[in-house]
Amino acid sequence: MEIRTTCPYCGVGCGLTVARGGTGVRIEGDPVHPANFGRLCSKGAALAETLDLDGRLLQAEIGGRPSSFETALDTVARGFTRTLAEHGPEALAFYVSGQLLTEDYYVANKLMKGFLGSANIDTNSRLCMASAVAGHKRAFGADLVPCSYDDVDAADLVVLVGSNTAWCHPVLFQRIVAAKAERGARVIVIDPRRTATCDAADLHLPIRPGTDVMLFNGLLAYLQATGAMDARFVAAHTENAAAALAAARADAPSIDAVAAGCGIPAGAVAELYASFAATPRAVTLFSQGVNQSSSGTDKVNAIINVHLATGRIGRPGAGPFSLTGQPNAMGGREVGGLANQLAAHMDFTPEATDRVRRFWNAPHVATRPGLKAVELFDAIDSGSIRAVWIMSTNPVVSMPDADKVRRALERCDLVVVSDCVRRTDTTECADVLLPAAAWGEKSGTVTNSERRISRQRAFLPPPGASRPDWWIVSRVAQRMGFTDAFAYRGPADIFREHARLSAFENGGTRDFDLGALATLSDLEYETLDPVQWPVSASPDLNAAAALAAGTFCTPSGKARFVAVTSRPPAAVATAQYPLLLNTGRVRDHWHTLTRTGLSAKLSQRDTEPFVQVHPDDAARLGITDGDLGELTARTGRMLARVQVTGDVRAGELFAPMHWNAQFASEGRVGTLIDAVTDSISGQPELKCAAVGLKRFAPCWHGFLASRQRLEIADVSYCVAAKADGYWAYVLAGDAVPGTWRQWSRAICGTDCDWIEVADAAAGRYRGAALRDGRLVACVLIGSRPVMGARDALAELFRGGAIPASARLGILSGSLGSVDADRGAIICSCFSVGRATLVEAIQSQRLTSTREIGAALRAGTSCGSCLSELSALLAEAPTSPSGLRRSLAAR
Ligand SMILES: Nc1nc2c(c(=O)[nH]1)N[C@H]1C(S)=C(S)[C@@H](COP(=O)(O)OP(=O)(O)OC[C@H]3O[C@@H](n4cnc5c(=O)[nH]c(N)nc54)[C@H](O)[C@@H]3O)O[C@H]1N2
Ligand SMILES: Nc1nc2c(c(=O)[nH]1)N[C@H]1C(S)=C(S)[C@@H](COP(=O)(O)OP(=O)(O)OC[C@H]3O[C@@H](n4cnc5c(=O)[nH]c(N)nc54)[C@H](O)[C@@H]3O)O[C@H]1N2
Ligand code: SF4
Ligand SMILES: [Mo]
Repeated sequence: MEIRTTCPYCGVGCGLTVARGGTGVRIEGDPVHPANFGRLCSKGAALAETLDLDGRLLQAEIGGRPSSFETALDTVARGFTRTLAEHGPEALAFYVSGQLLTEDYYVANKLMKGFLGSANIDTNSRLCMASAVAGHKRAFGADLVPCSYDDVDAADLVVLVGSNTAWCHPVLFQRIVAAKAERGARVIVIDPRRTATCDAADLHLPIRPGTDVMLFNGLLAYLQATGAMDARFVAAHTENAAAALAAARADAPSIDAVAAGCGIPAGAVAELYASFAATPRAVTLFSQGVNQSSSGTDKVNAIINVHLATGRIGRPGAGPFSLTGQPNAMGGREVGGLANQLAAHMDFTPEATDRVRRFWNAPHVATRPGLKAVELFDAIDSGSIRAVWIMSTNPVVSMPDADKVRRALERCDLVVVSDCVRRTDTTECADVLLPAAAWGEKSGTVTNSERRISRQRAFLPPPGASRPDWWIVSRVAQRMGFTDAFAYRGPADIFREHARLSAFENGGTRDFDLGALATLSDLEYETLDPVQWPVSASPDLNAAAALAAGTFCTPSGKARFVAVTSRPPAAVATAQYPLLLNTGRVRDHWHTLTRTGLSAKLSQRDTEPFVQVHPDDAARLGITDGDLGELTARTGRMLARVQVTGDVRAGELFAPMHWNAQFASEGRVGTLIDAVTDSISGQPELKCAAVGLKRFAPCWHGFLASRQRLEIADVSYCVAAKADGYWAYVLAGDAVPGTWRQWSRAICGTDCDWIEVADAAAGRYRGAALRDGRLVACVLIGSRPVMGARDALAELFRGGAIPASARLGILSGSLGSVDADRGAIICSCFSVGRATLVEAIQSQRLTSTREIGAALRAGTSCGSCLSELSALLAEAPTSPSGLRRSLAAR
């Protein structure tokens, strides 16, 4: 039977169909889901590979020992009750996640804010969406995203600010690319870094980090100076325009001033401004390059200001469009999961607290905002919060100043962690571990970037003792004495209550209204089709229509311009930390690798933590491509493989956020980042940290392939990656262990037969452990970086007893040098590497992505690599170059 559900990764919110049959689970794009119409990206396409139970948390644990679920729930309830009695509600905290379902989130928020009496529930969305939320509230009086994906399809100009859409919202990116191909839409990318998204750009502005406010202030001043404002809209539907214009003119007096401030050519600034001024159907999409900044909220308002000035909001093909990251970042905002919101888009006004108290029949409603993520972990560190429950997020990796977060958790009296995975950097700090059901095993709803609510439906039973998060939270609440308020039979009960609250005493005063869904029957909930809110019970209260008519949720009904002035990021380059580190995502990995790290397909493209360095900096520092780099900051240290590339600006670095202690010995980029926040939104500045970089020169390098996952300690650098039938380890060390023979046996097992050669003088060792002639592990050590030949190894691990030729291959070194077989993987779906592609493009004279697809299948499944295929075509000597424009003034 086919089940319709929703992808658990990004905020595009693609619909999926899941079919279970003899050969396992088949997951495909849902052809009728309005977010994707059947399309999927590489991560969605590889979901079936992440379903196995390897590494799952299947049983509750207390103090590292297995426990019954009942005992664990008792322990949590007792711990929270005792802390509440002894230290009051402010000593309690929940830290939750945009990867919870709306129903999970609603129950957690209700327990903390209605029954425990504190608002200390914050979420990883603080690291993600808080600035967008704050910007929306300042401008619209509510956290309203005034756009839909249809607007992207209909736009003539798509401006992407701080968004690597090609990799982070790939299916939406495909819609942008389609709009470009079919209708000639122009695409402009504003990002300090040249990203894969730039491959589709007509213009790329590699601005100095943090200068977005100046760029958009300049645009606002330009719109006024050139008479491109919509004076009628501004007069009728907005307020505070004069102040915003005055601030913009003062901040960005001329195009030349903007060019100098943003560090880009004046011609590029002028081109952006002229394009925007001339194109009524303009959508500005923005993401973490905007939000994760100490001026994030101002950046958001600077963007909204230019849309208000031109009336480009609430009209087809136009608007400022904040892209949500996580699958349910939007749902979390709806239930009120941020510490500074109460519930259902209501804040802590006396009327709202009273309303919510009556609705919940709650004994202890929180009456003021709680601590935001950074403050919350500081309070744990200082001991004023004594019991914390972390659900569905991995803060020891994803928070700034991540070592401090770990230390805080180690000090805390009671740390409860609900997760699906047994070993994460955060579960290692837990006193109580609660096994959560994972995607595929739990039911509920999620809301995507365009406010569309979709059902997530279970198609597998929860394994072991694991249970859905709403169930776990409800059971703890009931054990704390709140029996009736948490007596839910299932997610449908919770959803109806959530919808009722959104409509309760609303009467059109609050944008978030699900009144029409408040009376769904269980069957109607089960079969609910994707639906965009607001869906008020009374059609005349439809906020979408109000928006189209230019009415907003402010007291006056008018949208507000906000006067903003640019300021630089908090991080300042110093002699000790002279480089600015930018961080973000790679195409095939998700956050802290707990899911994508289980997929060999998704782990073949980026196998190690890396740092991108500009060629000038690399030359100055004596670092070459492929070296290891040691990054240092006031707060921590990281080791990463160096990529020398002109894609980053001189003086700036880029490193991914994904690696952590479960996969890399020193790969947590969060340890390098100071916990500086935006003073309005509380969102940390995760995109700009001052760091030092030097070459890390170990005395040996190694590569190890093993059928089993291994524990490898006492090496300077160790990175694990799932490969096809084995685990691959990239290694390096400062000190040579006694002998490689002993070392290899100690790690891979003493009960195997070994074939090996060692050349101590050359610092070389090659060995293979065999059992009944089958390969168990293979160790390759040298004085230069060694990379295993992954395809050949996969073949050996797959087969039976390995042939003599392969034994010889291992000993002669042909299984480990540079990964010669395919080059870096470009198409993950069909495992097609760069080398294969370049060879085929040249020898077969391929000139289009379609021809590549026909020849090699690359790019024909999820399409995530199409932009890179285009880039390879453009680089090929046979292609007319200069098609792509990048104004990188490097
Ligand atoms: N493959 C993949 N996709 C994902 C995720 C994932 O982990 N992996 N995570 C999801 C989540 S939760 C999120 S929030 C989204 C994030 O999606 P994005 O925001 O698109 O991704 P990031 O890579 O974090 O950052 C975007 C860009 O901001 C740029 N930037 C840095 N500083 C500045 C600046 O000062 N100004 C401007 N204009 N740009 C700047 C960076 O160079 C980077 O290219 O992705 C979602 N999708
Ligand atoms: N340096 C840097 N840091 C960043 C960012 C950045 O760009 N740069 N981006 C920030 C952003 S935007 C985000 S969103 C965060 C993301 O950071 P995190 O939320 O910390 O990362 P995840 O790996 O998604 O963690 C989710 C955890 O929940 C578990 N899990 C999955 N499903 C469920 C479930 O249904 N129930 C329960 N209980 N657990 C579940 C997973 O196993 C995993 O351990 O990182 C932030 N940190
Ligand atoms: S774009 Fe990819 S990761 Fe995002 S929801 Fe769609 S399939 Fe999932
Ligand atoms: Mo995010």
